[in-house]
Amino acid sequence: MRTVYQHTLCPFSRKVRLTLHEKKLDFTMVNQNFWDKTPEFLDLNPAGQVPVFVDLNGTVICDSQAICEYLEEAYPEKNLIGDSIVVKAEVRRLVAWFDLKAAGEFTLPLLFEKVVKRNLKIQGNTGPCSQRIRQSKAMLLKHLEYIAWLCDRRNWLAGDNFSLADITAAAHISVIDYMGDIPWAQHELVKNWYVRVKSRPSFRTLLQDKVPGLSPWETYPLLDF
Ligand SMILES: N[C@@H](CCC(=O)N[C@@H](CS)C(=O)NCC(=O)O)C(=O)O
Repeated sequence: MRTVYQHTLCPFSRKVRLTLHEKKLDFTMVNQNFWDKTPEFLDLNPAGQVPVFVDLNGTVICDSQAICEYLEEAYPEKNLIGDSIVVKAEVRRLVAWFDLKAAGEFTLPLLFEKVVKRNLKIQGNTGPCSQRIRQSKAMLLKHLEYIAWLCDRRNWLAGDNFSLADITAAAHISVIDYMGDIPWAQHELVKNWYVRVKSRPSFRTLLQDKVPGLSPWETYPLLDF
């Protein structure tokens, strides 16, 4: 069986899970607390990061984008990166934007402050930093504005078709939505896009996710919110 080593609220792991579901590929998941670098996990990925994907033949791929590009080539029946070089370039630009900018500016800081810090037993861990949370939420608003700008001009984020750009953006947004930190009422265009993504069969299992010690926000599993 294909295996994904992942953490439930890691946006990069969610991106890989969604891609596998979109491609209708069966897989099992092994939960990996990425702040706990066990020797077994470091053997698999010396960089100590999730996600890691192991294919049927034992091939091990690390890094969400390397995994998604691999899946696109190994299982091309469902195209998620586009068929023209121009669309491919736009999909890859947006994927990089969300995985670098969104991750650095709001997803990873909020994940660290609200989830990782609960589990880290290091000296000087004084709990969530409210200033960092405030700053990250302010950056989140800028990204919501950019997603709205794209939604206003295109059918899906990178153009006419649903793509890895939508998967990647939704992976980041869904982590924050789990925490209840998206002000949906002020972002109607983004909400409409997210409802469309959330309604896809590929999203179904993510909506049932729960992490110990942090329950999902009440509207997280709902398609009508
Ligand atoms: N570029 C990597 C980033 C993966 C990543 O940063 N994963 C985080 C969890 S969301 C992690 O494992 N952090 C632990 C670490 O960096 O040591 C990818 O796309 O897979």
